[in-house]
Amino acid sequence: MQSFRNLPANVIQDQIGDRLQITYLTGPQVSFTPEEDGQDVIAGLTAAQKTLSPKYLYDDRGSELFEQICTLPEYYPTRAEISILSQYAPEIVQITGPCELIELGSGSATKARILLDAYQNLGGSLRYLPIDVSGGALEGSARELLQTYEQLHVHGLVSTYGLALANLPPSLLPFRLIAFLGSSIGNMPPEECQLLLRQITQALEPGEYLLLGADLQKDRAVLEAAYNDRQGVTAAFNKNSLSHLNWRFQADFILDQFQHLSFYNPDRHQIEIYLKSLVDQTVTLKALDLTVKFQAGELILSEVSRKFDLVELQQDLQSLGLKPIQAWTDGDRFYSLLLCQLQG
Ligand code: AVJ
Repeated sequence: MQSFRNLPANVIQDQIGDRLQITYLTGPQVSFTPEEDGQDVIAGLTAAQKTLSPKYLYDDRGSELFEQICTLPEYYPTRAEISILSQYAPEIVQITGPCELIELGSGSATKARILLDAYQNLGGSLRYLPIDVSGGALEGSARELLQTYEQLHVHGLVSTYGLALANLPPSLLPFRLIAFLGSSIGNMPPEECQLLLRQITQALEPGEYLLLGADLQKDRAVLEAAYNDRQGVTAAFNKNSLSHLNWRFQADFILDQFQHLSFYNPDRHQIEIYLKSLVDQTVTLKALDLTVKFQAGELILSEVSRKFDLVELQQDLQSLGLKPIQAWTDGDRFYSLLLCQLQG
């Protein structure tokens, strides 16, 4: 396997056996060159409200911690989504018929398996197109899937979502379903969210589907517990973004001098996650030639997690041409899975 970092060309194809193909789409947003990497950190840490892109939560350690978060008693979204998917996957595939499954942010492909099982029961060919910025994770999970599903073909795209949606390989099945799960949509500010949904409508043909996972508005105590777990895994996850900056940009953040802070902002219907500086301090990010001062009590915004109103969300989707066909929720109505169809 070639290294992603040293690729001269824009598109690299990697054919691995006859059932796995990986395409690397490079572009400005997936660049890891030192010149471009970190510009967002400089912008974010020099802004009046210091901010870090949530992508810094996800280095290898961060991804591990997130997997752990998903199993916490307080963190209901993953469990709720998996229970809805498991219960309704047969119904979903009944509605869509045989479909190519395209997944934005595939991770370990746990949820894809539930859908692939249901599509397998329908009969016919099985095609899965995972899209993820992490080539290593994508290839690893693809190889595991090929062992479970003997008829499956996987074509992975190592790419940001926008670039991948604009460059999907030709469809080999009559219809496609784009799955965007985990309420990752909640991480995006409204404008970015609109843009992604538009890119989805441009990638789909009329009649094709979007399956969207969205966390719903609910009692504040439930939300705040989910982002302030008792074992401190979410705190470790949040603070790990500073370790990430330490190794990636030769920075000298002292993790003990920052504290995890998260609460629900009811006006904006979102959980806001911050790192609070406990003392007056100066941090240097050598690789970025950046020195940043923090006052005791000052906050860095590290992530936002929006919570949706199901009716409003359905209206927004409808107005983009994505007609909600069906919305499923869990027993507590904490979480929703929406199946939408692109109108002609
Ligand atoms: C992966 C963005 C859906 O917002 O719930 C979990 C990330 N952050 N705990 C979320 C997260 C803190 C998660 N998403």
